[in-house]
Amino acid sequence: MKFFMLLSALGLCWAQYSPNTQQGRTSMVHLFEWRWVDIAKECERYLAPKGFGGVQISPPSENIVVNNPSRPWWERYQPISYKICTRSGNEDEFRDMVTRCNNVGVRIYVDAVINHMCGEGGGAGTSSTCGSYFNAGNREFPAVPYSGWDFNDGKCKTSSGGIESYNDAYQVRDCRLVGLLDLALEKDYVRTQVANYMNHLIDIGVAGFRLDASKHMWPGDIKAVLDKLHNLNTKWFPGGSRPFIFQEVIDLGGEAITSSEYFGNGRVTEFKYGAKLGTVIRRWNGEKMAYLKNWGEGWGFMPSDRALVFVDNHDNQRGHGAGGASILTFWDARLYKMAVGFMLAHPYGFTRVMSSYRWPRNFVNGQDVNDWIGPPNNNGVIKEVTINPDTTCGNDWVCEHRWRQIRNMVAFRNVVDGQPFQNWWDNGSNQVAFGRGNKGFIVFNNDDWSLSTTLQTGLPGGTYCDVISGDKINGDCTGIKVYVSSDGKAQFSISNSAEDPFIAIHADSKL
Ligand code: QV4
Ligand code: CA
Repeated sequence: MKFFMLLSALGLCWAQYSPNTQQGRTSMVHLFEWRWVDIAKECERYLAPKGFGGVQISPPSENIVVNNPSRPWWERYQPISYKICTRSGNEDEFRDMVTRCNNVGVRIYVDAVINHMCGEGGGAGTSSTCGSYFNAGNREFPAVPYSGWDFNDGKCKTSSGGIESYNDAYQVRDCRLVGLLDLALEKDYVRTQVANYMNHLIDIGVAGFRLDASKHMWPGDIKAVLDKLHNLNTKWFPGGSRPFIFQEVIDLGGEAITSSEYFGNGRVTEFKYGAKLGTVIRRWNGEKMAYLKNWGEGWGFMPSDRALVFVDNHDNQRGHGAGGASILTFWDARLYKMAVGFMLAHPYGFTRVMSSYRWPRNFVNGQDVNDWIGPPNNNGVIKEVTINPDTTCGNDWVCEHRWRQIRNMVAFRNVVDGQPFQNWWDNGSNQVAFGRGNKGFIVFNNDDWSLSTTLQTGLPGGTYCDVISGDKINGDCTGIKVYVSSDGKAQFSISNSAEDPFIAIHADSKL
């Protein structure tokens, strides 16, 4: 009996680190600014068949409507109430999405904005996505309801009321982040409102949460909210399942607050990952891919089982947040595919793939003055994600997750799940290769000269389809074929001018 109680206690402690994905599914995709109706269809027509584990969605809670500039994407990070009512859809559409995605084994993770409400300069009225009244100046949000007592105005010690220094943990947590009205999460009343919102979503069937701006909340306050959360809906999840938690903490070092303070609550975003990988693949600062041999904790990253990793996110792909110029995005497609390929092949962390929309970038003195532009829309109404005959997306949706190289590496990660990192090879420069047990092998040539060499793959002998240059279809390869001999060795040739200078093979791509 005691033993079982210990086990279930451990189960409770550990559960928030598990993404609650279906067996054999190992990645999520962030469908940034998509409508719920399009996500429901995407789960059924693409994500489930291709082996995606889940979707991070944009914040579903009612937000302020910003007209100057015109409907920026970032208005969704300024809540007005916890009604499920945004440009992505209403509660009925949200429920339909969660049901249909869960029914095909794809999980939904909600971006929860619980540190703050709208900006202090948000004014008063009903300029909100569901028409709920608010008065930012008076701190009134009657649709929750919150009033002046529920904000940190009295607690913050800076003269401006905003965060002035990231070297002071009290300011970072008790003062306003870019003017956003900071909630008093030390109050049980506020914790209860937030938990009610999250429980509403859990009961509908979501599998977990991205906790926005977690650095700006005290870890103990977050814990108090998490302790109030329900178990996941048993229609789709085993009894006792806890919501997956990943906290957005940007820790590149050198600040008062560190990621490790948040490990007790769940996973944490590892921002060093994309910043460093971008630097390596761009070959900046003398970095080379050969140095990736000890990628992961060896590079000073957090423990793998606490990390949520990504090459780029919705902020740093447009110069917001952190990471800087090294971050790779779809705009640098060739290098980006290599970076995402490396991430998905490597065992470190739980992986998130970005899926974006195109916007007209306009650099003025090195700054994109169009970094605010919202999703493709008609007079503010988000456009449908249309699908072209060649399976790419229309209407300016980029759909990186549908790029063959990325989609096939999501499948690669599923196939090699749990297999050890081994058979590393490098040329001392930017040609590297590694395997995952006897299930998968990947080779990169990011040098300015060709690669031609024989490598130990660790795979059983046979003919394999490279899943970067093509697919295995009807018992044949549409791209390059790799011949692995009975001793596991194979000859690889990759020109430095190849469209995609990397090759990946795995157990399911064997003919
Ligand atoms: C402006 C002025 C302020 C002034 C304020 C007065 O700049 O100096 O105090 O008015 O009201 C938008 C505007 C910003 C404006 C603010 C309030 O860009 O100029 O302040 O609204 O009206 C996104 C955007 C922000 C945006 C915010 C709210 O990135 O630009 O601010 O949404 O709409 C840090 C944090 C990290 C954060 C990252 C961006 O540690 O947590 O910055 N990342 C998350 C999200 C991000 C989001 C927020 C947090 C806030 O990923 O998308 O910010 O929810 O590193
Ligand atoms: Ca705060």
